[in-house]
Amino acid sequence: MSRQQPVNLPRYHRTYSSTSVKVQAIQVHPSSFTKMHMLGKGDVGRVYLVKQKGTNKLFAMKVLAKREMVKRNKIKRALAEQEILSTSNHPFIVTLYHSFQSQDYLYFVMEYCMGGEFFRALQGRPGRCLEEEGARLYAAEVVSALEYLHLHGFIYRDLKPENILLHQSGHIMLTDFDLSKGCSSPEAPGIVKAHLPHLPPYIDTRRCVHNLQTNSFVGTEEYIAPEVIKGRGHNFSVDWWTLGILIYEMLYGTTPFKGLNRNDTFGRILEKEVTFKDQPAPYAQVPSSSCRHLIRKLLHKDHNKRLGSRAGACDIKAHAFFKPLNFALLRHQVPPIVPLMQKPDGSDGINFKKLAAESISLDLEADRTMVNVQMTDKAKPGHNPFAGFSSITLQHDDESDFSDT
Ligand code: ISQ
Repeated sequence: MSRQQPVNLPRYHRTYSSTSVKVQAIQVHPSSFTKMHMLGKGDVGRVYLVKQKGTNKLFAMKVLAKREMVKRNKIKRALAEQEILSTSNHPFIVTLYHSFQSQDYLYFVMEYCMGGEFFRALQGRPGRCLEEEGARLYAAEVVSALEYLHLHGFIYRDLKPENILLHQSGHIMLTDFDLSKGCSSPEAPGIVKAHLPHLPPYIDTRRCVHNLQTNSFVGTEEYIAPEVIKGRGHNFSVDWWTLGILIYEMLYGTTPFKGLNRNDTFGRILEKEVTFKDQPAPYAQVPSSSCRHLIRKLLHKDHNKRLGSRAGACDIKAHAFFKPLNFALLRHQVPPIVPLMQKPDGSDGINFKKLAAESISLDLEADRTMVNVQMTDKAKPGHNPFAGFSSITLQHDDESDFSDT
């Protein structure tokens, strides 16, 4: 039996492997949830661990303040994030369950990844790093997620351990967790889609470069690709560069071009070739030749010659480093990091940084001014800038259950 689509709903349809997602009219509102802890914060919003009333299911709720977004020019970024999350259905990309807006806020209700930031998990490892086998599995999961994004026309651009979360199983989840940083330009979203369907995505980086040169950039400079520093535009190969940096960081607990200050780091990114010493103790050995070869190919300064620039993820998946893995079975591998839990559902949030209590606390109970924008608002002059943010519930066939009952 098919369900009639309500008139103003976007018709995103997601299918991936055995699961499918149905888009429905919004079925919740802010007061459907009870706030538990704050998991993260940025300049335009917060992420909270929330519990859904009635079901007791846990979710991560990202709440963005409209006024701040307007002030900081971050509207496009939120709309792009909604588009990618609501059209993605991938085991290593965080799942969106609901998105809606009130008069003052935008809300994203997402799967709760109780393992916290991959970055923090890595810090807690001996030597702050992983053995090559563990790095291989996480690198493969990232390749799989990036391949999916690229095939859908998106460039992730902001790959770094802070934007990767750990699911309770220990597998990774990509998210744009870092609300305050993300892109070097407030106007351009972290994830960018091609404007024309027959052209690969390509980004004009002049604004990003302006921010780099004027010191208004606040991101992780150690992950920036040479073509971004040079400001001659970049394409999806930028994600393969950041993958190279990430693999290196997983193995060494530090990045390959880290300098004494930002300018020094940029100089090294542009000029220096990656070198390989022994991994820190307890592993204390040089990575295998296939691993070193892959990292060198990913960190090719010329993005047109970089591994992945020809056939995308296929180039990378076919590299000898990944030979021991079957990409179709990644979810069935045992991950090297299994998150600690005090409570069985992770509701204590022990894998997240302890954040100071807020001076002005968001009251979910009081936010009753739900806005359901009409698609026709977009056409009006001086239209509502949040008109493109749809209020939807996404029904996933393979719902993972984090309820604490
Ligand atoms: C899921 N779980 C924990 C934290 C999160 C932050 C942002 C997006 C999703 C999340």
